[in-house]
Amino acid sequence: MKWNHLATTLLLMGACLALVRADDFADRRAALKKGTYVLLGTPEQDGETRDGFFQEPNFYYLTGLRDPGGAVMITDGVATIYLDKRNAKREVWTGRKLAFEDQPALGATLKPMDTLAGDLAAVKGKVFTLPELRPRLQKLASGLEFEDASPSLQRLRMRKSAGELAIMQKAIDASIAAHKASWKVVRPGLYEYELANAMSSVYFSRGCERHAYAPIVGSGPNGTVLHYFRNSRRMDAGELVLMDVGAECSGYAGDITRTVPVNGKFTPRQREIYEAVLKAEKAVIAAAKPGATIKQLKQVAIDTLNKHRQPLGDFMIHGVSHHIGLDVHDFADNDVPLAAGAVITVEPGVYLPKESLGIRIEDMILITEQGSVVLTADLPKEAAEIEKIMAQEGAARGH
Ligand SMILES: [Mn+2]
Repeated sequence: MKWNHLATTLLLMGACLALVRADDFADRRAALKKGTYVLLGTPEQDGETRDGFFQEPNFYYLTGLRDPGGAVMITDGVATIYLDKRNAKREVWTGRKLAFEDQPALGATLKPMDTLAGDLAAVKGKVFTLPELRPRLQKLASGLEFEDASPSLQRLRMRKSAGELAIMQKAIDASIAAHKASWKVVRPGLYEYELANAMSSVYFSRGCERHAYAPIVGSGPNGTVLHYFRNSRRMDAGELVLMDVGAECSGYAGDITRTVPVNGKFTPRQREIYEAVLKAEKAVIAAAKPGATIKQLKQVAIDTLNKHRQPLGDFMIHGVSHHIGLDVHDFADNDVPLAAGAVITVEPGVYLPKESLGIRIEDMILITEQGSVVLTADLPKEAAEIEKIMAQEGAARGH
């Protein structure tokens, strides 16, 4: 049985097999609270030409299934997984998919998809599911009584397993390598999209399958735009460039931001604000521990920024932390105090549009029993260290 699990995991996870415990998915299903849970996989649709197929993360989290379609029903921890039968006509277009006929060992009872409606109609009591799945379930069986599965799923997903942490480190390492690569090529005259390309090509060449989010490469005034996405501007000497760029590897997101001088050297004013943001970032990391809330962490950042001779707290216009995992803004309840096993970002920023000055520094940390560990520690963030690396390894910047 174990070996069958392992073979299935191999099939599902590809290169990341060694990082996933074969029974992780069954353990998660067993950890759900009592009751009947039903989740559906994202169906394969025409017109996925822009971004490709993306499996619903909660469905993946409970089943390990990355192929389109499918469903899972879990009653008091015992699971039935429903798979579509082979559709040879469609496979001509989009390739072979895991099908009911394959009889994969998923640690659950396996049934064809067309038996789900009958099983749903026979459920006694409420059906826990995600709000967006209700219309599809209602079509399968009328008169169902629903309850939101989100709190249970969030509770589980907020605590990362050893296997998840190992995969996340892969996404983090690829994202770190991307940032380091950017420091080598950034120079006046380069376009933001060229920098974005230099970064994403690093993680794609490592086998990461997509961006965790559209890369944000904002130079000069664009650094003050939080979700800047055009990446179309030519960078100039004397400006900063803010890079909020992360890879998605084996389904898990990296999310890292660094802000560096285009010509390799901070101006005194840029350095002053940079140090203030860095101080706030370190204060938040020091305060991050079990029992702390994300709201409290934001206050720590604001309080630290306000201690600057020019109070800067009002210029941090966004939150300072979010959970991260299968989603970059992971499925989580931000009001629940942090607990060991949580992975969150720490990302204070200061934005001064009048000065075309935007600085954000973002790391990812793991909450531990004692406090926290910085998972992105291999990427320097001290201003002097960044300047030194850019001077040693950087492109000819003409200064
Ligand atoms: Mn972030």
